Amino acid sequence: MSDGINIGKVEELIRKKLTKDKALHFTLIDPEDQDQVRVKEIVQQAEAAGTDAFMVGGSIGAGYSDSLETMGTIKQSTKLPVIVFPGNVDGVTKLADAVFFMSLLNSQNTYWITGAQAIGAPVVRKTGVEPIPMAYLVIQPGGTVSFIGDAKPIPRDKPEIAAAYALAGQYMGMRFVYLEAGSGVKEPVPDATVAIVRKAINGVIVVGGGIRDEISAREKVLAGADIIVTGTLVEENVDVTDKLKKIITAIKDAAKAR
Ligand code: 1GP
Repeated sequence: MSDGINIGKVEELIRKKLTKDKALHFTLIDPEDQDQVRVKEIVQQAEAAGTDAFMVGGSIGAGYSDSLETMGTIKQSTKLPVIVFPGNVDGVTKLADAVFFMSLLNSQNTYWITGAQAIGAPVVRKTGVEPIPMAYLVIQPGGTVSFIGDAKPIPRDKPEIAAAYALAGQYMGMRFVYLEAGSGVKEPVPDATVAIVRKAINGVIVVGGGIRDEISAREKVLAGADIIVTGTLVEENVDVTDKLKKIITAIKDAAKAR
């Protein structure tokens, strides 16, 4: 059983893929927003476009039963890993392959830094889902998660604050850092923020929030992102294969050009 100290199967797979492709794309599905027919379509379209994994979670309304149902649909449709992106403790289900075991380091509320983690840790152990230790940092504007998570969002013109938090996370044993601008926001994490965090830490850098085209995806990868997450983009009830293909091609090409 993976214990958070030793690297588990999903993280190993991510690291192997990173060695080969240099940068990856994860598709985020918010269980609150989707009916299962659409979830299946998203999985098929994203996999056809070349996505590397699925994340399931959201800040509001992503409760246990919806998460379980959504993960069930994803597992039926693909062999790609399903990773919990927990909005709270009830996002964890035994159908997941891994959970981003995150601490919202720049929250002002201890619940989101260590409280939910203490409540969730025995659940993670019991379900056997692989925990991947992650520092979660909310950058302005921050969106819903900033409000719900009582964050003090990192100012866009103070990237060094993000670097300091990311380094603190690394020193606390977190192997991943997630730079979050907030789902559906107009401005993704600034390139300068990604770049300074890249310089500060050796860990895996995940960037998400407001990335909806190949231009911003490319910029983030060139700045040093390892994994780009898109969520809102796939929620529209249309075929997103081509749009995702463009983004994923840009990610892989930019990574090779670094
Ligand atoms: C949200 O970073 C993720 O937590 C994805 O954001 O929905 O804007 O793609 P989007």
